[in-house]
Amino acid sequence: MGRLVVVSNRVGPLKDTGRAGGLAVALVDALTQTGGIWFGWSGEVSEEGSFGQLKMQKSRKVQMVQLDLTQADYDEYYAGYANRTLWPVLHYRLDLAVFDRRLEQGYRHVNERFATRLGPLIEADDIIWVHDYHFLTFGANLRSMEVNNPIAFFLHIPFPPPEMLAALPNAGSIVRAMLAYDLIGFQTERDADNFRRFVVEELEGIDLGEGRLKVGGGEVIARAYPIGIDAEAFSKFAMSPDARRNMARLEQLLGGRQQIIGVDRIDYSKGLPERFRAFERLLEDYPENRGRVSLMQVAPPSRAELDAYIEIRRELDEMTGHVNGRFADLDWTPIRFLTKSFPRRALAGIYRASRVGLVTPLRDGMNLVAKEYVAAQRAEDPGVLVLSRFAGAAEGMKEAVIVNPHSAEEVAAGLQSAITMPLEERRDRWQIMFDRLCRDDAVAWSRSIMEDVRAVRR
Ligand code: GDG
Repeated sequence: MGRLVVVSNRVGPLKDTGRAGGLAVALVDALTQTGGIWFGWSGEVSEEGSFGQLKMQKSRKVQMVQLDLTQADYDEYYAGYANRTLWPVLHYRLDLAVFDRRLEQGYRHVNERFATRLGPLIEADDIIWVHDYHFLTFGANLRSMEVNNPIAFFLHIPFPPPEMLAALPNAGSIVRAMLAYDLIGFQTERDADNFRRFVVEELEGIDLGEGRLKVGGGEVIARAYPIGIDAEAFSKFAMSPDARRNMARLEQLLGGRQQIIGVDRIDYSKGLPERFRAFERLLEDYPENRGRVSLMQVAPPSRAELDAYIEIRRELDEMTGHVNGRFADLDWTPIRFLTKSFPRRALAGIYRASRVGLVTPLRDGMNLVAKEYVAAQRAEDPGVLVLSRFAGAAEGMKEAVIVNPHSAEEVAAGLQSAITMPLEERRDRWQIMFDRLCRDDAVAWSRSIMEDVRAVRR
């Protein structure tokens, strides 16, 4: 079996630092099975940028290889086309997207230069696995360097319908470049279907069924491979001493009251202002919850350099002040908004101490918080997940309370049914979801993609 070469914007960590997510766990598992390379951006900006020396670090069978970016690369590729053009467009937010050909060119250049630097490290029987919206055109660059190895690609975020994607300048050329991959994986059936429709409607492709597409002379696989978490490990985290300590602190603070928990990076796709409004509506429409139920929102800051994110944070600070000013009492604060991050074990304890997990993105590839919340619950007395129908996770978690995040009334009603749900029903719903999470975990996810791409003959 050949080595695996993983390409993603950020690399590692290879060891459990307490902060690594399920994705890192899945990739490390895949990498340590065969040995290989993990290639990407170092997270640093320097004068030489990606022309500079490769930064190498080896841990057992895995070689991490990282490159810097120049300031111009960072502005055009990372902060520019990836995060100001692709991120909004792929999350159905044309209104927020910046269209500027300079950014697109910068993005294509960085993809090409990264491919040029990786090329010489590739061996004949390697399998290559490229991740996410930062590297849509990377595969085509590798192909033009005569790299003929099997290449898989996985998109972690949504893929919008062709009617919408067509608004992106040069969308056809970008998607055509993606067809250089042998296998293109998506989070949901809906995303995979949107992609196939684009290829058929805009690029004269033929849908052969079972996720196979024929375009020009070649064939590609475009299927859904919903990402999983390391459910068993996460459920053990929730019983670790760290988790217990945090649970105990919270439970003391709550004094028998119930808590709703939200955990999200600050991002407009996560629907945070809508969520705060829905919680306010809960207190208005179901006044029995006043003094009894609080919302804790954990929001580690992300991509702080983007204006849109500064604006959301300001809005959330204001809404917190408004709701707390309106409803707070001597011994009860309705919303606690924490803009900091916690170690994973502490987070698991916080989930476990919360009766409701509130996950209401306006659009999300999958949403791992939904899965982690379920994995962290006590089997004998589990909490309830209230989940947006627009999170990819909703496709495989029908036993959650599914809501439309744009409707404050509907989310409030969903919260009320979660808060009042009888123990037996909570257990039934939870057990089905937990068993499924353990079966379709992160390792199963990466193995099924690797199995399918290995079966491809070029
Ligand atoms: C993209 C897609 C898709 C959050 N706060 C803390 C913390 N986190 C961890 C969570 C979870 C991860 O961050 C967030 O994952 P999500 O899936 O919710 O969202 P994105 O970051 O937008 O990820 C998404 C995902 O890729 C995977 O394919 O599901 O749809 O947008 O693991 O636990 N971790 C720690 N402290 C925190 O305070 N340690």
